[in-house]
Amino acid sequence: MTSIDPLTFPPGFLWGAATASYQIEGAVAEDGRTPSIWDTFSHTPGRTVGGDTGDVACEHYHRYREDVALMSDLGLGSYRFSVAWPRVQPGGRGPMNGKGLDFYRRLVDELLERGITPWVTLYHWDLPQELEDAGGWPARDTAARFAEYAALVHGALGDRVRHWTTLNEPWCSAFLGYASGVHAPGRQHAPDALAATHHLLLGHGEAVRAIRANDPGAQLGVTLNLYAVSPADPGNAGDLEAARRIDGLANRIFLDPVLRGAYPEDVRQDLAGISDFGFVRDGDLDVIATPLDLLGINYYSRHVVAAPEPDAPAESYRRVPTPWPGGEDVRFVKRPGVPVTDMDWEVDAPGLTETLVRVARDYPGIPLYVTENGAAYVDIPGADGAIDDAERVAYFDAHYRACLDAIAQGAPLRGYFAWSLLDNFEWAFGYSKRFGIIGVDYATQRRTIKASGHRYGDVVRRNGLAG
Ligand code: IFM
Repeated sequence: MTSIDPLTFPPGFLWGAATASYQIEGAVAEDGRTPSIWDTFSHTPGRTVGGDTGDVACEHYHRYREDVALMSDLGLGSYRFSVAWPRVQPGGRGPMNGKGLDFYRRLVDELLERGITPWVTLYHWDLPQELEDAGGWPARDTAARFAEYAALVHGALGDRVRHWTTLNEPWCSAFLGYASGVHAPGRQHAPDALAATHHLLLGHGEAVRAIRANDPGAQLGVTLNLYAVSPADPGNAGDLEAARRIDGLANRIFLDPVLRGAYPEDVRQDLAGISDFGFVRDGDLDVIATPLDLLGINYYSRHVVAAPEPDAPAESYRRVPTPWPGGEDVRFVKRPGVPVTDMDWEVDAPGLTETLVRVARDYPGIPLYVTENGAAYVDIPGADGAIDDAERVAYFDAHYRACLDAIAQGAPLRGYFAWSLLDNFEWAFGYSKRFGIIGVDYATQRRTIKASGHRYGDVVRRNGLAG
C-alpha cells in the first residue's frame, strides 16, 4: 500500500512569489510611461502614509536582473508580476509603446533563461489616469478598453507566457477605490463602486474571450481576495446575518457571476437601496462567466463579524464612507488572544483551508492557486544585516500546512505564491509595511533574503515541509 506523506505537496505543485508593477517598478516617467491613478493619488497630499509614492519603489525596472537572480537562488518555479497598463499603452488607448513592452520582454526572457515560469497579471490597480478622467471603472467603456489592452499585451508576450490573470482583487479596485476611497482613485460613491464591480468583471470576461480567441491553450484566470467570514457568536442570529452579508459583499458578489453566471440574489436584495443593477445588460453575465482554466485566491485573514449592538448609536462603529455598502452597520470584531500582523489583520491559517475547501465545494471543477499569501511585520535587521523574521516564518509555515490540509480534504490546489517577493510600496500605507521574503533597504536598494525567504526556499526545494 502506498503511504502518502502528509507533509509533502503533490508532484508538479507550482511554487512562486508575487509582486505588482506600481509597488516595485519605480521609473514612473521613463520610456513613455504615463501616469496611472496611483501616481495621481499618491501625489495628492494626505492620501498615503508619509506622502510616500511609487516614483522609485524598489527600482525593479532597472534591477530586475538582480531580482530574477534572487528568485533563482530561492529555487522559485514561477514569478507572478503585473504589467503596468500606462507603461505599455500610454493613456489607455491606441497603439502599444514598444519601449514599455520591451521591459516586460526582457523580464520574461530573463525568467525563462533561469527556468522560472512567468505568470502575468494584466491589471493590478494602475489604471491609466486618462481612463479615470473619462469615467474610470464605473464607466462601461473601461471594460472594452481593458479587453483591448489585454489582447495587445497577450499579442506581445503570449508566445512565451502561458499563465494569465486578468484582474487582481477586483474587490479592492471597486470598493476601496470607489466606495471608501482609501485607494486610488479615492472616490466615495457606493453606486459607482457597484458599477465598477460589474465593469471590472465585464472587462475580465471580455479579456478572457479576446485572449482565448487567439490562444486556445493559454491558462486563464482571475484572482479574487477571498476571506473566511464567521459570526462572532454562531448562536446569535444577528451575527449569522452579518456574516451572510459580508460573505456576500467580499466573496460571493465576485465568485457567483464568474463561476455561476449570476449575481447572488440575496446580495442584490441587500443592495437594492443603493443600486438597481441597471448597469447589467443582456449577455453581460454570459461574458463574465466565460469558462476559466483556474481561479487565483489571495488569502490573508478572516473577517469575524457581529450584528450592531442594539443600544449603541450606529455612528459609534459605522465606518463612513464604508467599503461595505449595504453592510455599514456590521461590526468587525477582534477575537481576544488571536495574534495580529503589522496590518492589524488576525493570523488565521485555518481560514485558508476553510476558504479553499469552501470554493472547491461550492464552485466545483476549477483548479485553484493561492496567488498571494503573506504577512507584514516590523523587521529589525541584526548587526550583521541578517533579517530574522521569526513571526513571518511562523505565519508562512502555518499557511503551508493549511494548504496541505485543504489538499487532504480534496481541494484541487495546484500552486502557491508568497506575497511578496520584495518589501514594497504597500498602497495607502506607503513603505511603512513590509511584506517581503526579501528585505529592501530603500536608501541603498540593497536586497537581503530574510529568514522567511530561506525557509521558503527549503519548502520549494523539498516540495513540502518534511526534514
Ligand atoms: O500589497 C497587497 C497587494 O497589492 C494585493 N493583495 C494584498 C497585498 C497586501 O495588502
